[in-house]
Amino acid sequence: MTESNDPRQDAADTPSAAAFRCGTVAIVGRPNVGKSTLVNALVGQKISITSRKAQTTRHRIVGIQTTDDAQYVFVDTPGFQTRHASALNRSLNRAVTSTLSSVDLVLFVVEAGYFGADDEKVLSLLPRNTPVLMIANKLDRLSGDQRIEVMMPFLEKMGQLFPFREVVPMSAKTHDHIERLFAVIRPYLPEGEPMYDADAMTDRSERFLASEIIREKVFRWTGDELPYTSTVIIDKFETEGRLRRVFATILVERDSHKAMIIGNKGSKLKQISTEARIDMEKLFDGKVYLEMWIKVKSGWADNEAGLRAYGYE
Ligand SMILES: Nc1nc2c(ncn2[C@@H]2O[C@H](COP(=O)(O)OP(=O)(O)OP(=O)(O)O)[C@@H](O)[C@H]2O)c(=O)[nH]1
Ligand SMILES: [Mg+2]
Repeated sequence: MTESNDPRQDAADTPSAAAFRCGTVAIVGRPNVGKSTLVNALVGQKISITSRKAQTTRHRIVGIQTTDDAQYVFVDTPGFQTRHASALNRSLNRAVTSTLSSVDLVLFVVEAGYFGADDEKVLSLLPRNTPVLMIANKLDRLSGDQRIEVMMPFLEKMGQLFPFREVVPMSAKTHDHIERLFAVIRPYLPEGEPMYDADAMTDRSERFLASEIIREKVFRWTGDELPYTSTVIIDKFETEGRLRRVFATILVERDSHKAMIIGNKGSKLKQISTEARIDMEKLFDGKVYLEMWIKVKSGWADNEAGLRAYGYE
């Protein structure tokens, strides 16, 4: 990682290869294809929450990776919703379409070997005047034989559907081919100065990241019976040296949801709280004191004013 002062090396590089590049890369796709897992793999830190449930990401979040010769600014978006027309889903879809119009490159993520109606809907939104790469994610799910049998016809079919500049089969979860992906992306970034500090990982505050980490644990520790209508509010976030004190409220729609989160004698809430604290300590690199409450407030996900009050655009 040391800078070379050797003029011979500079002369050997072409001017465009040597120049620093910086650009934004949108990551889009239907819910659950692994967009946030991919952003985290690219950043090298877990800044965007993930879960096996669809509709985990609710806010546009930027993940940043800076190398010697480029700064990659990745924009993770919510999975595009086609099923329900709630105010929350309309807001999520707006986040996807507005991101697409303002980036240098788009990564369209699908699951390797699968292309369904929801993927098709997202494909129809892809811009024609911005380069698009296709990421065939979750390659680890296919056996060695399947990778050839399934992927050959799949890639051919996808190539006919859209003029993708390149196709990258990979696994965000196991980080397979992640280095190759950086090499593929770099030429699409314009030459220019970095937009963020070299050590920045995201555009979001620690306060926001804390609320997301708690929401992830609620998602993961409650079964499918808890609808997607819980959100997290940080009432107070204090920093004292390397210690953070976080006071949070989990907002749910019904008393029965509250009971689900609390669990038997508070066991589930305890798990949620412990895991959230551990993740925060890792990400913030310091001790965290976390206190959580649960409040019932019905109808917030169906009300535009309510959404704005809780940070959705
Ligand atoms: N086997 C396998 N699973 C993966 C891979 N990438 C992601 N997953 C899993 O797929 C699920 C969804 O991942 P997310 O990253 O949350 O997906 P997303 O596209 O961001 O989903 P939304 O935010 O809901 O749109 C999680 O359970 C991940 O662990 C992969 O490469 N291989
Ligand atoms: Mg996501």
